[in-house]
Amino acid sequence: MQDVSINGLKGLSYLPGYFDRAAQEALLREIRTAVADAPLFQPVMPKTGKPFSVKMSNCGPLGWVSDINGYRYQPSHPATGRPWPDIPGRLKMLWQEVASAAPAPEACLINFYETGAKMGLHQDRDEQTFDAPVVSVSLGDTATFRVGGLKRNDPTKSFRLQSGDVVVLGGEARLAFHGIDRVLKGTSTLLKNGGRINLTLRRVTPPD
Ligand code: MD6
Ligand code: FE
Repeated sequence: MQDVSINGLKGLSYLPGYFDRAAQEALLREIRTAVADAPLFQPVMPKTGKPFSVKMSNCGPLGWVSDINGYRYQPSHPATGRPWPDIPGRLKMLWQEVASAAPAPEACLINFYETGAKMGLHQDRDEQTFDAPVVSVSLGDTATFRVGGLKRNDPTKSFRLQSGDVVVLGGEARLAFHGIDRVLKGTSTLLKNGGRINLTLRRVTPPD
């Protein structure tokens, strides 16, 4: 576990190579099964309706969605109306290892990046509580991750996230701005058609 210092904020950890290749393959199969039940959808920005370059789905009791009306968590898939599939056991185990003080995760957002997709600088702040960290897993092609401070214009640092890497944004860094500048084509053989999957585990509601 590496603690990364950024703008004096404590709570950003980087765990390179957390999942070995066999675990990445097993996790990928579980995510494919989830996405077969809860298909990827193309979210759009509130108000403008501009599509994200990333496609999304979720697992867990709550899923994050973005449409013309805003960002929110909801218990069912926006197109099928079905509940989201369960969070894979190995992701619940990851949470136990890195976020054991927090109540169980309720949402796992699945982000799928095809070539050219990116994610602008943002804060994860649609949850009702920020006590629990956000835990992220990268699969597939390497991405350039940028993280800054609590203000959009604070200085940022970049580092590369490879397949199997885990990032934890907790403590003072829970609301740090972050984003994905680019995904580096051809850097992983995990996904046969290339691209990148990012999984983010979050607690949405206060503890029961
Ligand atoms: C991504 N990650 O890696 C986007 N959010 O594709 C995130 O937005 C993120 O990596 C909260 C905590 C960790 C993250
Ligand atoms: Fe985020």
